[in-house]
Amino acid sequence: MKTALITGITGQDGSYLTEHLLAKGYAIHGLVRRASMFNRSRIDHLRSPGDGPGRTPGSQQGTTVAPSDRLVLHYGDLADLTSVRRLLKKVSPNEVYHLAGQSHVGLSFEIPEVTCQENGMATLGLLEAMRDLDYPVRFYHAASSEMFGSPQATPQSEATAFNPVNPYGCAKAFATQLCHVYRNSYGLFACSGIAYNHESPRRGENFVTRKITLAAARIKAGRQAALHLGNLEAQRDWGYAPEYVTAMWQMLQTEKPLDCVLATGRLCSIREFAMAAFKEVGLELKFEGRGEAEVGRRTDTGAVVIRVDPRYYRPADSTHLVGDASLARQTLGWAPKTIGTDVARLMARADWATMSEPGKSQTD
Ligand code: G4F
Repeated sequence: MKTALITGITGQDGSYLTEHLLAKGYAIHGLVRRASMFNRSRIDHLRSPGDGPGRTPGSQQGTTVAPSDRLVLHYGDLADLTSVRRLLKKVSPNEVYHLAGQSHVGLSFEIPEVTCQENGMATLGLLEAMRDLDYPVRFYHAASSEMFGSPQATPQSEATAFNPVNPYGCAKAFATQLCHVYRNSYGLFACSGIAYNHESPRRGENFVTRKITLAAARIKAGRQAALHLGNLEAQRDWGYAPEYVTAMWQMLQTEKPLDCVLATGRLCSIREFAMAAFKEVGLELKFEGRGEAEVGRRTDTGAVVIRVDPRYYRPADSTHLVGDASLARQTLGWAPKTIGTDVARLMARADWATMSEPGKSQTD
């Protein structure tokens, strides 16, 4: 039985990756930070009944994986490397998936130091800890399209130069370069998945996709009046998170370590995403110019009005981030199937199903 250690196991990707690895027969150890509130709703359905407190009732949508005693959570913190080193020694993982870190790009302008600590320096600490292991370990680092920022080529591939435009992208570029150094200098099997936006019904509510699909369901249910969004013209290369975690695992099964762009190759604007999501729940959208519309008001035709709110503008927004995933296709046989507005429809359906199902929590 293979053993994996996952940092960031309670997040969207961590939860899908855990399902994927449990189905493949792995023993999984997850690193969790202590907090006053339990934040494990995305993985509670995978934990065996005896595995401690903090369980959230309800089950995750779309999962067929049963609870397992092959999943064990450990308290630790990437800011406390002694705890991480101790855990590595204790569980001796064959594979380490490093998904933890401050993942909100807009927020990285507000808390740049924490962002760089968590995404940059913590990765360096993990690399150092793995360098000292006396057996070979395979390491996946969650890199990001944000490293390309204002890209020097479109679409971007593994050969495109990094040109980040925010602290988050800088930290990811730093960590990715360090993975190269540890691979080339110490022979560590370190891979960076250069993932473009990948979404799901488990996405956090402060990312634009989930903010939109939750609003569509809530407005439809009469539980929300307003939706404020930032830059509607921004475009993203959106895929579906469960498909991306498959590629993460595949990257650690190759003969030689490699970096791979994980992307759909298609752009979709926030406006298009919102229109598809609202249409899926039977609502028509009307966009009005900045400041002109009354938020959430239904027009004479019954359409919902979206208001552009400058509070959600970023000091700089990445542009033309669209990936060329040819290498992933050739080496892993990986190809995303759920793309752009497909993702919007799937997420809106899931949020509406949750909203209209009595007794079901919205975080289930
Ligand atoms: O949903 P977002 O916050 O995602 P963003 O910034 O693209 O970052 C995500 O994808 C990256 C690539 O995989 C990851 F590295 C990163 O960790 C994260 O998962 O924003 C998407 C776009 C931006 O252009 C933003 O300006 O949506 C625009 N936007 C417009 N209105 C908004 C809003 N973003 C947010 N969060 N909230 C808004 O109201």
